[in-house]
Amino acid sequence: MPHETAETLRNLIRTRVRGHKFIAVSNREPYMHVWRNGELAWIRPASGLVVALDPVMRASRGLWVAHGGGGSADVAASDERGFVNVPPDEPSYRLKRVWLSEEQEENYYYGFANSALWPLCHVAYRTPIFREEHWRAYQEVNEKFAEAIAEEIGDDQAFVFIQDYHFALLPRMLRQRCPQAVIAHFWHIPWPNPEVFRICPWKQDILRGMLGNDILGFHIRYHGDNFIATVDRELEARIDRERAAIIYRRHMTKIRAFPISIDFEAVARQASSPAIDELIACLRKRYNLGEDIILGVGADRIDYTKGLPERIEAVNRFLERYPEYCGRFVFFQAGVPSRTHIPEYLRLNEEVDEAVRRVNQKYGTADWCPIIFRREHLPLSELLAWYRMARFAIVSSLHDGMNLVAKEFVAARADNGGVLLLSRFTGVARQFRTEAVLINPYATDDLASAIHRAIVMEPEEVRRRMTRMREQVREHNAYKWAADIVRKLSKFV
Ligand code: GDG
Repeated sequence: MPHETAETLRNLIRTRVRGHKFIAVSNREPYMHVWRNGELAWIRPASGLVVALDPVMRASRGLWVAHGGGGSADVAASDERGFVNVPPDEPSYRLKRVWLSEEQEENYYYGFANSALWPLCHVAYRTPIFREEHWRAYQEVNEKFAEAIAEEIGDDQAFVFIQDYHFALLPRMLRQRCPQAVIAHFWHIPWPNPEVFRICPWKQDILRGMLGNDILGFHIRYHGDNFIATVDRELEARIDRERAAIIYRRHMTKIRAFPISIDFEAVARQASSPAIDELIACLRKRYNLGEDIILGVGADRIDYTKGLPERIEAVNRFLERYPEYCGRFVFFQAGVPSRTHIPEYLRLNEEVDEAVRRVNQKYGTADWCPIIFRREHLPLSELLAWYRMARFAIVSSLHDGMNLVAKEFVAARADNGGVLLLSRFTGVARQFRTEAVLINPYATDDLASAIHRAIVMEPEEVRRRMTRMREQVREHNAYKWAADIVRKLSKFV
């Protein structure tokens, strides 16, 4: 079967979305403007979402509404209503930047979205923080986005595609203002079971907000089923299990699974380029990594859902139980600092530093350091070089909607080598059930054994598993994710 590409996605939009405005909504903007040596420049943040949605937006000549201000020159590059044409080098759609006050950003983004909803939905044993002022800002900002979008829709026909947990209230607010719009919402993080969700003081408002959607997407069925069970418990709604739909106040919301992905071909191509070969040679030299060194890798935002302390503890246990690997094993971890405004994240950073220091002190020698930890946003090229060098990668999330690092590791391995140690609690574990070595990050001894198993796995088995994972991601790529959603949306016309 031919795979979905940016081109097939564009054609789909041209045939199916005609006559409708296409509006994407996300907290983070797809392009940021910055000052570089006094000149206006721009960056496209490396995000799976932008990869998948950019072709949709280009083909539909749509509008992307997002919180502006991520770049130092965002204000200067936009007109007085916040509009700017993008992509800056080939304008084909518009970005509308919604400006928030510092206080709004603090309370809505760091507050309700990331200190209440994020821990609530992930169940990573961090207590969600529910504060009135956070909730008020969350409502205010959702309202502000609803106004900004409704202004653009007017009485026209429109498809609105909302992203993530920053906008749980927006669907209903928008439906009230523009009843003719077709609204879809993709929730990028897990949805917990009703027992967990019931502690949220504003649970019914959140559910009512989300039931303003026509389609509500999750990465996997399980999260959708949890959502349905939560509504069943909290609201007087009719559940149509056969159609996986909820009817609330005479409006139907369909709950569907759309597993997000990456641009497989692009990642694979870049990973196999001569530039990466050179980078590998440089890194081997810089870190003194001979071909005989067994290398493991991890790359994550530094977030307590990603299981970083658990992973380091497992490396510690591995070296304790298999001391014969001392001196010929190195674990490389890249960690992007994230949400450091939130005290919980600062604590986690210290915890990770301390754990790495302990292991390195305990086992390290004058010419060997077991863990290399780089706390920075590495260029994708460098990540790909590490992926290619690795004997195995560890994704040890305590809970994760999907996890794209796993898919990027797989895409980088054109040699069909490398073992993926993958937490059972990621969405991607449903796709790689039999090909990855599934792990429980809470069970340190098991994870330590899994590291050993990855190291001694027969090359034939490694190849068989990796080949199958690569086929999966090649077929279920980011364009397919977007195309499946567009197809569903277009059925509402
Ligand atoms: C949320 C959900 C869901 C990481 N370090 C570096 C770097 N990265 C890139 C990875 C990957 C991305 O960041 C992380 O994506 P994930 O999917 O792993 O995780 P979240 O950020 O938590 O994303 C998640 C996702 O939304 C999409 O729906 O899969 O479950 O939590 O692309 O490569 N990129 C670069 N340098 C780094 O050091 N360049």
